[in-house]
Amino acid sequence: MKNPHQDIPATLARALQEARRVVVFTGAGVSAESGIATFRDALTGLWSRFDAQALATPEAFRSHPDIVWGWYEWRRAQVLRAEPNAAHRAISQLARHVPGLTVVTQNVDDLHERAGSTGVAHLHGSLHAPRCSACEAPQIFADGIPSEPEEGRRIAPPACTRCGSAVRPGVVWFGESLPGDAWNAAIHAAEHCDLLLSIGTSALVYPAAELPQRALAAGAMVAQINPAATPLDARAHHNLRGAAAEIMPGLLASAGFEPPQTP
Ligand code: BJW
Ligand code: ZN
Repeated sequence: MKNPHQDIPATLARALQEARRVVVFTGAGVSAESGIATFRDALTGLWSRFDAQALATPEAFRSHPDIVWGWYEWRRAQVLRAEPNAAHRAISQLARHVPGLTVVTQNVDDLHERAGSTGVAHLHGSLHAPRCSACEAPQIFADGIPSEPEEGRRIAPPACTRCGSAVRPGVVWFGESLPGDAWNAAIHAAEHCDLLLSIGTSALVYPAAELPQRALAAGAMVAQINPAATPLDARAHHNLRGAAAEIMPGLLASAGFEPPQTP
């Protein structure tokens, strides 16, 4: 029988076992096995089918709010129908074993929270926290899954309950600053951790991609979990090639930690 953690290097297993402070830094790949598309994977990524400049910029929203809002409603509906996978559950479980675990995600879904993680720093905002494009007042979605917004459907954004301007998705578009609280918490955690796990991110989008570099500069061990190579490969101490939902439970087991609960 295959040993489930035979591919985990012993030095990494020991580092995880002994670490006091761990940062789990995630990207779209961690949600791939929940059926949520990544951005840059060649055949399946969102940017292979959609133009990022036409959808994920403030200019795009100003020019075509209905196209942009419709696209985000389509994606929000997918997330609401999705379930956390074994990688999200393993990350949540890890918090029970590590004295200080900080989850920092670039993802705009809520699958970490739905797997039980708390205090997650969302560097690129959330699909579930819209706000006014003018006065920034937070807005609340009606409960439930949006009514079948199929791909490509134009939907006029709702009006702000305070000032009547168009409501925008609560995500961070290209050229926009990251939310200050989340970014400051992420930098602090990266610069004070013993181990940073970079999971399912192409490590291409800045400033988020600085985090593993800051951890390395501060002397932490950095391990990457990704089926493909990234620019971080050359500097990371360990590159575990494979799907997060397969590797993460094995990584916990290699450190002697209980496996995540199956739902
Ligand atoms: C698996 C898997 C499995 C698959 N298991 N793994 C320095 C140099 C050059 C450019 C810049 C720079 N600094 C800033 C910039 C500009 C820009 C940027 O970085 N551009 C680069 C693309 C070149 N950055 C910005 O604009 C940022 N803002 C900023 O810098 O503000 C300062 C400023 C203010 C004012 C004026 C000027 C500057 C903001 C970036 C916001 C990014 N937003 C998006 C969209 C969010 C909303 C939405 O969801 O629509 O965030 S873009 C998109 O990329 C999304 C993601 O969070 C982000 C990162 O992607 P991620 O998660 O890494 O996904 P992928 O698809 O790239 O990778 C998935 C990985 O998973 C792959 O490696 C797979 O192999 C792997 N995988 N299956 C494990 N089962
Ligand atoms: Zn408003």
